[in-house]
Order: sequence, then structure tokens, then C-alpha cells
Amino acid sequence: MTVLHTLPRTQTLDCVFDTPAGGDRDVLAGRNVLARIGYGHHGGRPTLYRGSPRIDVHMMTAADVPFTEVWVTDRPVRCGLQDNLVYAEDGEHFFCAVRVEESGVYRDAVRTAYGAAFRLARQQGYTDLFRMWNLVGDITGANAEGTEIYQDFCAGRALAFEEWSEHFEGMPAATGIGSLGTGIDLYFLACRPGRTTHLENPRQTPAHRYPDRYGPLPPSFARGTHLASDGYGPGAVYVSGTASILGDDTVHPDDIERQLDVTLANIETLVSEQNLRRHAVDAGYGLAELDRVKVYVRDAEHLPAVRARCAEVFPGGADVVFLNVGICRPDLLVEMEGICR
Ligand code: 3EB
Repeated sequence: MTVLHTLPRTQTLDCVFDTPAGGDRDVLAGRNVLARIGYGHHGGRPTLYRGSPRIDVHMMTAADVPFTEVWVTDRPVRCGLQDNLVYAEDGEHFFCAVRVEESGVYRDAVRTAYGAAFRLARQQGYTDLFRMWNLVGDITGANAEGTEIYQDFCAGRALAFEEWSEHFEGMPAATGIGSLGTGIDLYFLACRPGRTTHLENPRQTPAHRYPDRYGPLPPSFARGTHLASDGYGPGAVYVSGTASILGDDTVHPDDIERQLDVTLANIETLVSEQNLRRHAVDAGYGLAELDRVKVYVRDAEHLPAVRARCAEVFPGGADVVFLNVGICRPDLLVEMEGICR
């Protein structure tokens, strides 16, 4: 007689924030690593480590405890490395990271980096992007031509999206944030066709329609992306970097508490049942369901206030990390992202 032992499979893709003290967390046990992103005290070129892509990003000041963002899957992983690009795929999900070295002007290098990554994703059949991160050194500084580096970056990214728009299903959730390093590190996740719905927020102008006072070519991202279940786990909403912006205006430029109010209200509206229903997604979340939260704080002096507010809003068990880095508009003091599941 044959006995079939069915392991409880709760989900096929998960994200964990692993700290040195935490060791290998339970959720990692017996699962495969799709990618590791080391948030620490130095950057580096993308590499392969124990059969998975790894990148290190300089996002931590001396006092901070580094952590590794680990993407895990139940499926077998295949990976590759070409120059400054690493990737992995599990048959359902695709991860890619590219490092753009420091440059006087970034536009063409960013366009080329995204172009190479999109080509690879498409070749392998992963045409639906669902989450991107862009970590930009000296984000509000000026490039060699006097253009703000974030705007220079946005122009290159917009050109790549334009070039590849017929092959990809819209613009996904993203983060564009400062790093303490040089150059630009970008990484993203994509999946097989048919699972993504990109979300906008009725309180905010879609970023790709920002007026040109914020830069010659607009930022290419949605406020969030819903990823439907792959048949095993639940769906999820990936919440983009969210700040104190109403319409296209920064509000409360000098007031951290009020920027926190607006940021949290923006996320609450984005993930609400009402907003998801507007996008034909049958789900809904509250702030207490946000996990894998990254909170970017421009000024170290605001960290205590931001930590205190996050302790009230997010449950004790949630992964919440604080990063003291630059934000893409000089008047933004705080930005937050996470995943609802
Ligand atoms: C904003 O709402 C704030 O350039 O990828 C948030 C999320 C922001 C993503 C990006 C920028 C990006 O415009 C900044």
C-alpha cells in the first residue's frame, strides 16, 4: 500500500527579512532561495551564492543592524550571471538584479540596464512585472549636466519602458529611493502572464502622469500591484514606496507627524477593499496586514517618532525595518512600502 504524504503548501513565493541574530528562520527551512539582497554597510557587484543571485546594497549607517531580504520558493530554482546582471527563475517567478556603476549621466546606462533585463525576462516567458526596487546613490544630488540624479534615472527607465511596452503588461509597483552607496542598484520580480493587476490610488496622481516640473520624463511605476495566487498560496498586494503626496504635491513639508498621517492614509486607501474592487480585484486589506515593511527616513532625528508610530500601527510580529537614506524629493521626510497578504 502506498501512503501519500501531502506537505501543507501554504505559498510558493515568500519574502523574509533575515537578520544575523535570527539565523535561518523557520520559513526558510526546506525551501529554495530565489534571491538574496543584503541590506548592509557596503554595496557590491551582483554574484551567485549557493545557487542563487545575491546583491549587496549600501543602505545602512554604522549604527544599524544589517539584514538580508530573502525571496524563497517551493519550486526548484535555476540561476545565471552575465556581467553586472544576475537572475533566477522557478518556472513561475523571475528575479533579476542589475548594478549600474556610478556615471556622470545615468539616462543611457539605466535604459540599457533595464533593456537587458527586460529582454532576458521576456526570452524566458516572464512578461508580467509585479515589483521593482531602484536604489539610487546621491538621489537628490546633481549629475554632471546639473540634472537631479533621480530625474536622470527616471528618464532612462521611462525610455526602457517605452521601448518594451508592447511586450510587458504595464508598469508595476516600485520603489525609487536613495542609497548610501554610489551608482544605482535595481532589482525586480516578474511572473508568468495573467496574475497581475496594477493599482492606482484615488488620492494620488498616477506617477506616469506627473507634470514635467518633476522631471522631463515621468516615473514609471504603479502605486501597487496585486498578484493573484499561483494556485497554491493566497494572493498579495505589493505596495509601492508611498509618501506624503496628495495629487502630485508633497504635503506638510516640515512636519514628520503629518507626513506619517498622509503616508499611512495613502496606503490604507490603496489596499482597501473599495480600491481593490475598483480594479476588479476581489480582496481587501488593512494597515495591520502590511508586512515586510521598509520605512525610509531622511533625517536620523525623526527615527524615534517614526518608530513609535510604526509600533502603534503594525502588529508585533510584522517584519519592519528602518533605513536612514535620502528620498527622491528633498521635501519628503518619510516613505514606506510593504506587502499585504
Ligand atoms: C512618489 O510617490 C514618491 O521612482 O520608482 C515612490 C515609489 C516614489 C516609487 C520610483 C518613487 C518611485 O512619487 C517617490
